[in-house]
Order: sequence, then C-alpha cells, then structure tokens
Amino acid sequence: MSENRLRVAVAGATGAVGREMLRLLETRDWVGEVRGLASARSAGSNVPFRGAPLTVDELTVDSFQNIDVALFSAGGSVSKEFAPAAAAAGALVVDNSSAFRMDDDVPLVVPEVNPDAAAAALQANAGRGIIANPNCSTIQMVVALAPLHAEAGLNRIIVSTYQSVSGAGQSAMQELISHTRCRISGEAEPAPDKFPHPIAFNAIPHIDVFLDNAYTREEMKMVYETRKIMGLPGLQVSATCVRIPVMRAHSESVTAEFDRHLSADRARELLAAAPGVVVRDAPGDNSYPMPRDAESLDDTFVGRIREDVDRPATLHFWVVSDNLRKGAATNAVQIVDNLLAAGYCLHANA
Ligand code: NAP
Ligand code: 12T
Repeated sequence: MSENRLRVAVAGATGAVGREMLRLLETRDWVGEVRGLASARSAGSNVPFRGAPLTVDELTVDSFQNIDVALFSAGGSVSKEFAPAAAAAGALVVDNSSAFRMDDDVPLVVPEVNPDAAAAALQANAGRGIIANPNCSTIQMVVALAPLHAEAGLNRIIVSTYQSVSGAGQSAMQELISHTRCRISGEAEPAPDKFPHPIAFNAIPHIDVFLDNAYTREEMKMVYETRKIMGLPGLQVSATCVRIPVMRAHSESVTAEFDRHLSADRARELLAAAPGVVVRDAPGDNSYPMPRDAESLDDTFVGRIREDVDRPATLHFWVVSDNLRKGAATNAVQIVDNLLAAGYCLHANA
C-alpha cells in the first residue's frame, strides 16, 4: 500500500488553513510523505504532523519534484506565482486562494454540489492541473442550498454573513485575543492591523476591499462563485459580509426564493438527508446552529428554517460551518478523496 500512497505538499503549512490541512491529512490513508512549505521567514521551523514535528521548507519553484498533490493556502499572489509550476511538475493542485476561482478552465468545486467538475483539471489537453477551492462563505451556503434547489428551483438569494476572524488568518485571531484583553483590562488598544476597525466587541460590515459598485470583494465572490458552482449563471445573489468577534466558524442568514413552493418541513427533510448537512432546528429546545458548536467539525449546520411571512416560495434559514474546516481544509481534502474514489490515478508521472 505505501508505494501507492500519494506524496502531498502543503503550501502555507504554518498558517491557519495549512495547519488544519495537516490535521486532516493525518486521517487519510491515501497520504504518504508530506512536505510542509512556507515563506523564508518560517523555513526551518516545525509544525505538528502525525505526532512529530514536521520541518517546514521554503516554498520555491523546485518544491514540487515528486509531489502528487499540492494543497495551496498561502495567499493569492503565492498561488499565482507557484501553483502553475506545481502543476507543470505533475502535481494536482487544489488552491484555496481566490487566484484562479473564476478562470473558465479551472473547476471550482464543492463535492456535495458539483463533484463531477473536478475531473476537468485532469484532462491531458484541456485541464490546467488546478482545482480551485471556493470562498469559505460560499461553500457553506451552497452546501445548504443545493438540495433545496434540486427540489424547488432556486432563483434568488439574499445573504448576510457573520464571519469569524480566523478567515483573515492566524494573526487576525491573535488580534481578537489581544484587543479583547486590552478592552477588558482598560488598557489602550493598539491600532487595528488585520481589520479596518477594532474587532473586539464590534461588528464590521467590511471584508476584503470595496469595489466600484459599493459591494466588497468578499460579497461579490459570493455572487460569482455561487453562480459558477451551482451552474446557474442567471441566479440573483446579493450579499452583505460582516466580521464579528468570533474565533472560528462563519454564520449566515440566508433568504432563498424558489420557482416552486417549498415548505419548511419539506426543506428540513431534504436537508436532513443531504450529505455534509446537519439540521439543528428545534426552537422549543433552544436548538439552532451556533459557531462555538461547529468548531473543528466538518459538517454544515442548518437551522431556523422558516417560511417567509408573505411570499409562498421563499424560505429563510441560518447556516453555520467552521471556515477553516469545510470552508477551507475539509473541502480541499474531500476533492482529492472524491477523485480517488472515482478511480482517478493522481500519481505524478503515472
Ligand atoms: P495565515 O494564517 O496568515 O497563513 C498564511 C500562510 O501562507 C503561512 O503559512 C505563511 O507562511 C504562508 N505564506 C505567506 N507568504 C508566503 C510566501 N511569500 N511564500 C510562501 N508562503 C507564504 O492565512 P490563512 O488563513 O491560513 O490563509 C491562507 C490562504 O488561504 C489565503 O489565500 C486565504 O485567502 C485562503 N483562505 C481560503 C479560505 C477559503 O475560503 N477557502 C478560507 C481561509 C483562507 P509564513 O509562516 O512563512 O509566513
Ligand atoms: N478576505 O478565500 O478575510 O477568498 O475572511 C477567505 C476569507 C478571503 C478567500 C476573510 C477573505 C477569503 C477571507
């Protein structure tokens, strides 16, 4: 078996997402040798893997010799610079950044929604050897919407997000901790660094940069990525993305308009049977999804499912998932799981 295992590189191994990827790779029996890569700053440092320290190497164009699968999570500019080299060296790249998501010849994949799209990356003539992992906020929303769309035909989404600080990386998590401490002890807070305003005890309706249309790039990612993953170019989507002082797991209030009537009971039934979804919807018991309950889990949790007060084909619900897990590392690793289960050989130079 060991010679059949895949050699895996994690670019961004010291980051919030990269560490989570390593944790998941420990659980997969297709994983053989693992290489941890980061910038020159972290070269020589260690990250935990399989109960031992894994030495981190500097990411260079030569890092991907004899690598079968390269998981990238080191930012868009790093992906643009190094992912094509990794693919050219024979590795299948699963990229977590936004660098390639909207490229026509790069599949954007959520296994519960469009699993068959991934194989296009492996086509000898057309594939670029790169699969893009969608934005965290988009992933958990489409996981919940896909089973409802299959039944009732989705035509419009209005979504507001309540996003955790870990989406902005490890140093953003430190900023929430240190600013919260200052705020409680009465010390002066340092100037915000990872956020445009102090994040402690706050809610900031601004994630990523503002665009000319007054939406943020994070909001427009939800528009374009949702259309691409669901294969619905005409789907109407409007998003408001808000950062809140939560460490892990994003929450979303979703309003979904359908072509046909869909009752809340039927939606609950469909979601309960859907892969990767857990319904937590018992208001009488104060049971609904919350970020603290979703931490370090792979599922997408849905609750507060209810019919619109006025419109018969509109539902509202609340969806929560760990952005570092299903929103990033889990989805990326599941893409590889699925290709292997479908019988694809992912060995470089095979
Ligand atoms: P993070 O905690 O700040 O970690 C960044 C990682 O990238 C670190 O390992 C860092 O290594 C590495 N890195 C930075 N510059 C580098 C360079 N020039 N060369 C090589 N490595 C470099 O950030 P994160 O939250 O893990 O996010 C990383 C990426 O994942 C971003 O692209 C982000 O957009 C994406 N992301 C995607 C999702 C999603 O929705 N799918 C969710 C969260 C994040 P050092 O230790 O050397 O600095
Ligand atoms: N700005 O993968 O700040 O496109 O929470 C993910 C998370 C971009 C992305 C964030 C971001 C992405 C964030």
